[in-house]
Amino acid sequence: MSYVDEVIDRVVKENPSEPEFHQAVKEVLESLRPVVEANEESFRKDAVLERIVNPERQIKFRVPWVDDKGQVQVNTGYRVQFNSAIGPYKGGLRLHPSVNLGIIKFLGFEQIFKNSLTGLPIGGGKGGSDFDPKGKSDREVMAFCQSFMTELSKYIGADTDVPAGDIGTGAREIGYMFGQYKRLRGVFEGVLTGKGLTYGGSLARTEATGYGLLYITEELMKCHGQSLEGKTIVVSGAGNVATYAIQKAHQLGAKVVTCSDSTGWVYDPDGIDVAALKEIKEVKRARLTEYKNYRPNSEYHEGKGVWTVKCDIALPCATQNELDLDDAKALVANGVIAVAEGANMPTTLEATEYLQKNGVFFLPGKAANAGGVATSALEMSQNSERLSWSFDEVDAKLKGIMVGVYHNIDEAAKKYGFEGNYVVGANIAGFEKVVTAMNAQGIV
Ligand code: NDP
Ligand code: 2IT
Repeated sequence: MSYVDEVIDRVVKENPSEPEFHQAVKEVLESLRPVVEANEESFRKDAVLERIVNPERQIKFRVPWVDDKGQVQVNTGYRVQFNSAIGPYKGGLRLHPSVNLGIIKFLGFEQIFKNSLTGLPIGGGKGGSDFDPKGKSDREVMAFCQSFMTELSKYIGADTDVPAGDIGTGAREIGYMFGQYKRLRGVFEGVLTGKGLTYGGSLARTEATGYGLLYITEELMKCHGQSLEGKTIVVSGAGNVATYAIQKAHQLGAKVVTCSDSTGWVYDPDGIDVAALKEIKEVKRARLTEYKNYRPNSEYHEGKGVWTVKCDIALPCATQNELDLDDAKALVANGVIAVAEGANMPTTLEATEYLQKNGVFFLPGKAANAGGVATSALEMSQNSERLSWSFDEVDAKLKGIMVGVYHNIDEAAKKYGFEGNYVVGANIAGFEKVVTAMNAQGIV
């Protein structure tokens, strides 16, 4: 059996009930075949792949907090410190009822290669909890965040592990967590990114993932003799990534006609109104059913459906496995040119394969959504030098990084004979840097 197949088998056997982690490992290791086959003997001897698929450390803890009725609630917290070969662990905290160890491990695993692709010195990690911020009062969210950080603070620090936002963790949650860390540890340091602008946050971090997604998509189109001007785009999600992806798409001359949340989706033939979306989601924390009150010309549909809308470009920006084979078929039938992942692993393996086989340009999340974590690394730099850069300075750096990521993955794909396969390109380019760093540091 080949070394790759052996390690995939072991991962499945040793980590039962973690299907998302299996999926992420399979996608990466399958793409690495050409590199692994060229180095099979030495990789096997050094157990390179076993070391890549096993986290350096995984922490699981109890998070007790008191709700507004005086009832004690208990959630589970996680932090997976996956790989620190190229820098301190870096990656977000997801707060969603679906969170479990397998989901955090898939996200942490992806983060290793994504962070490597940014070209910045950040290792891979991820964390979170099965706590659901939806429907909770601000005081309840604060109580949870303080309890979560009371335990997490033992394992993180500006030079060891720097968490950030992800699903369910936005500016409010980061603020409460930062305050508790500072109180417990007595230091004001850049231990979290995505902080508020008054206490060490970076301009453009809020916008960075969505903006970065459009910068890399723009570069992809440009390199294929096309542009975003006049293109119709469908977006899923209505959170941080989706909102700023829509905003930048409009600035670049495209029209985004959909967005969605976990209960339904909106079709707005005139283009999604970002100001309305922000008010509904960021201020009122309400459902998308409200969108019609702002835009009478729009339609609201229950359930899932954005991928059935005719478009040139599709940007999944909600969650994992939200775009399956049937969705990919619908997109291809409607003539989609490109799919770029704003979310982490939103496209199933079968759907990805179908899109690629049908000539659709496909940018995987670890490249396409790397702008968020890249800008987090820029926030870390600003914190270290105790300075704040202007919006334009950060935005220009972000754009440069995303254009660089595109060319890095494009060239890696070409080098191994997979021109145009950005999944292979991203996995190989991300892996090569991590493995070089691991080898240089010995067996640790
Ligand atoms: P938010 O919490 O701001 O928004 C998430 C959006 O996705 C919401 O509209 C939410 O709907 C929807 N959603 C979440 N879970 C589900 C689900 N199970 N089914 C359907 N819809 C769902 O998160 P972000 O925008 O920050 O994150 C979105 C994706 O982007 C995630 O995959 C995240 O890992 C990834 N990402 C985020 C980065 C960042 O900087 N924030 C960076 C790189 C990647 P509802 O409100 O109804 O739950
Ligand atoms: O998935 C991701 O890259 C994030 N949620 C952002 C991580 C970060 O450290 O900014």
